[in-house]
Amino acid sequence: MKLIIAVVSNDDSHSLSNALTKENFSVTKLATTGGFLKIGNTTLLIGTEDALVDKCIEIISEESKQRTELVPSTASYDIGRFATFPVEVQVGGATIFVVDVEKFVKF
Ligand code: 2BA
Repeated sequence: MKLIIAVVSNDDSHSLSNALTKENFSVTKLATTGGFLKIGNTTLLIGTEDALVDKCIEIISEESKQRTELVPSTASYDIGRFATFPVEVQVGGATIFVVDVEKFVKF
């Protein structure tokens, strides 16, 4: 048995956990914070059989693809006015660890 630890964007976590649950994976969602950016992300714990690890990673990659999005940003001009304009930011993606599970017990 393996434990898959997947750090994903908060924006993708809902659809991703739905997609995993639909395929009968058991999922635990943790609210986490990235050490570098210090902003919230989501860590999913998924315990599964060795044979299903690749399928699980495929679902994670489908539901949390890296993409660019336009978000509003504010700039100030020298005459003291402010205006918003869209900037492209990278969102999504996943960081995945797969670890061996020595023992799995459920009561
Ligand atoms: P990613 O490498 O895609 O990492 C996204 C989040 O995944 C990280 O959030 C962290 O929560 C987790 N993560 C990634 N690698 C990990 C590892 N080896 N062990 C444990 N958790 C891990 P943040 O730490 O906030 O990082 C956000 C993004 O900032 C990273 O995206 C990377 O592009 C950049 N970054 C992270 N550390 C950096 C550093 N020391 N120098 C430059 N850029 C860094």
